[in-house]
Amino acid sequence: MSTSDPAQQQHGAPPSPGADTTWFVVPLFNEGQVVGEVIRELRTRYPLVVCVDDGSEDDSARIAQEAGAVVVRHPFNMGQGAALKTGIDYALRDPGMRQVVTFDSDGQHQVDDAAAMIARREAEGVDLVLGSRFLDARTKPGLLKRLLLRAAVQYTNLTSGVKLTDAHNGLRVLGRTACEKITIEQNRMAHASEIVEEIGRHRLTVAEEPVHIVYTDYSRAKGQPMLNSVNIVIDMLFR
Ligand SMILES: Nc1nc2c(ncn2[C@@H]2O[C@H](COP(=O)(O)OP(=O)(O)O)[C@@H](O)[C@H]2O)c(=O)[nH]1
Ligand SMILES: [Mg+2]
Repeated sequence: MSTSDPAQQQHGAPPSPGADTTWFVVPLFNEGQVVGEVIRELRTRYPLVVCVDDGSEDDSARIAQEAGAVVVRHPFNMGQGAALKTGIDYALRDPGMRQVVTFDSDGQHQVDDAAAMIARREAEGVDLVLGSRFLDARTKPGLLKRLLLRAAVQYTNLTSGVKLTDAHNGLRVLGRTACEKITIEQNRMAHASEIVEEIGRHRLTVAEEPVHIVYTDYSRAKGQPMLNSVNIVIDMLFR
């Protein structure tokens, strides 16, 4: 993106690294309350945003579109893994795409963290940069969630041979090669472990970056994070 971009001028933001070669892939499921603001903020610095709406029952898709994202819709809920696959396949159709950032639609991820990760991938020449909340002193998941996430990362480290501190972080930068090589077949939450296993299988190079995951009242109240974590374990054991 050049400095003549009107959105950037309006907000006076500095040019962001990789703004014209980076596609943000944003999984979207019933986040109508917050997704508009998330997309608008993102697009002041990164204009290329594809939201994959996965059969939301609210008006998430319309709101994301009005906020300026490209919206691809699944006809029914297929899960976050399937949504990331759809989004990455979409981004691969742009020959100028050099990296994809996977970025949640619920306001828990920071654009500054994504920008730092994009710059880092470029500087270090690695295939992927993965966010880790356990390297970040500000991020404080609840005790049970922390224990489950720790168990998930240990399991994933064992099965993949890739040594990470956080295997289930939705904020990732995947260079084009990683996008081409990594196959996501796990539709639901176990896709996160699957991505790490694919990194190991293809011997892709990785750096981990501390990222601040914001636990807001909205994010706490919204979902069933514990149920998600339990589902991760079930998915891993029975896939
Ligand atoms: N496309 C799609 N996105 C989903 C689905 N479930 C959750 N998401 C999105 O994935 C992101 C992370 O989900 P969330 O429930 O916040 O998980 P957590 O924060 O990792 O516990 C959010 O942006 C959700 O809107 C789904 O079934 N399909
Ligand atoms: Mg969340």
